[in-house]
Amino acid sequence: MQILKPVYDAVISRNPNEPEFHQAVQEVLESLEPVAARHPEWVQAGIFSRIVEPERQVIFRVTWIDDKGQVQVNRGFRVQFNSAIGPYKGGLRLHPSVNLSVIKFLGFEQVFKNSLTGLPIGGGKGGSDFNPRGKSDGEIMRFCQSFMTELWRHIGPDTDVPAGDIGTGAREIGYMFGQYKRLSNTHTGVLTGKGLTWGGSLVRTEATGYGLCYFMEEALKAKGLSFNGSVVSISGSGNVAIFAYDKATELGAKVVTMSDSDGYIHDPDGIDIDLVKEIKLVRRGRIREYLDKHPGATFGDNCFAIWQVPCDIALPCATQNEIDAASAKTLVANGCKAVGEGANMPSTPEAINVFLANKLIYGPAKAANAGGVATSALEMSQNSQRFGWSFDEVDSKLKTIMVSIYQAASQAAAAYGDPDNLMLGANIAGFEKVATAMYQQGVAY
Ligand code: NDP
Ligand code: 2IT
Repeated sequence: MQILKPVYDAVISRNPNEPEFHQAVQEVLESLEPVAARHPEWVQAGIFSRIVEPERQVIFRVTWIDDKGQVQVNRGFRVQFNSAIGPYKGGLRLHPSVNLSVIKFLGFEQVFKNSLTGLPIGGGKGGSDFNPRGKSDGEIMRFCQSFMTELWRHIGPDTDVPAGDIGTGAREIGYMFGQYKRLSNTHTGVLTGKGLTWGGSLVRTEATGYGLCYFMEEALKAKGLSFNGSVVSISGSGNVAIFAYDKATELGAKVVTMSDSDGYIHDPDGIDIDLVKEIKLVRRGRIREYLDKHPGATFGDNCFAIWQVPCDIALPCATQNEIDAASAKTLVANGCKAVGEGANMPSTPEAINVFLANKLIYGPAKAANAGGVATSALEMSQNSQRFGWSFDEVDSKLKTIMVSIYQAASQAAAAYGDPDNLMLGANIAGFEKVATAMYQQGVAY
């Protein structure tokens, strides 16, 4: 980094103790160095310094009462990162590891991801350090209501439209929507991932996992490869992982691993997805329970060791930094040809270097997992129309969007002299649209 080094240094000094945010910014700024060289007017207008600073950050106390009558206190966040191309848009993460650094890295990534979808959505992210694990439905509802009691004054269908992420699924969106409606006395598309009878879109549940496979199928096709006949390793067993399984399998792959935060299962015969859905979606249980019905499968309690299972295609769909350099080298040594990121920032910078140096097809998160938020934007369109589209209509729009994201990333990579580097291409293509909008809007933020 040369031109953009002062921007990066300012981020480090202004935001100490935010390692995940630093990591996300560094990757993007390194990719944008040649863009800064070509666009001195953007440097002059401070676009690079502005894009790394959120427009607004809200941090608030969330107080709720547990089933024993004990008062509990959590911390809530909403980081409204960039509204140049549309209302802030991005999920809400409920996980004990949530802090400002995590929410800012996610919000920053979301700005470029949302731009890549081609739809009019800005970037934001939120959540809380609340741990949903082991909580009763009543506790989840009281937490969600308290969270929304503060959040509602900062969001709105034309301002900021939150959605799901880790720990926030259909149940939590329902409780939050109910509270928003009660406080605002409006029934609007203020959240996405809603239930199908009250404004939700068909395909939103499946969208991130399906979109990941549509994107990767296109990237594989460009190299004469395909999911068909391949062995796939998926991490995670939540929303993204489960529907990535379904689509990869439909495209002819055999998926042999899945995981949760306790460890991973390996079933060489192919994972029994109905059982995983029963354990994780219906019973909210643990992935190791899979072995009760499939004693031939194995369980390992080291999440990193999932990448030691030989595969042709790896789809990390759990959380950030789940593939380190050692895991990346193991994947390469075992013949893995492609990595598609369902999770946000699942590969460390060192792991990404291993993939690029060894010419793997590397589908970076902000491009490969954009199908979820793209379908959220389609949900917003349907809400505005007060109309709903069929499953096939939404699914075909999703597919078209994922193919066009692949093309945008691939063309930008070629235009900047590194045609196979989809990370470079995604960062540049996502940035250019936002930068143009910011430039045209003057020094508005
Ligand atoms: P879910 O809450 O549905 O599932 C998360 C899965 O990841 C669970 O299996 C969970 O295990 C596991 N996991 C979570 N944290 C960790 C951890 N620290 N170490 C190991 N495993 C962990 O979330 P999603 O499937 O929605 O999200 C998964 C990833 O995809 C996240 O990175 C998210 O940001 C990203 N994403 C999600 C989108 C969406 O539409 N939902 C869109 C785009 C990206 P356990 O059950 O033990 O907690
Ligand atoms: O990381 C993501 O893109 C999401 N969690 C989905 C966000 C959304 O607004 O649908």
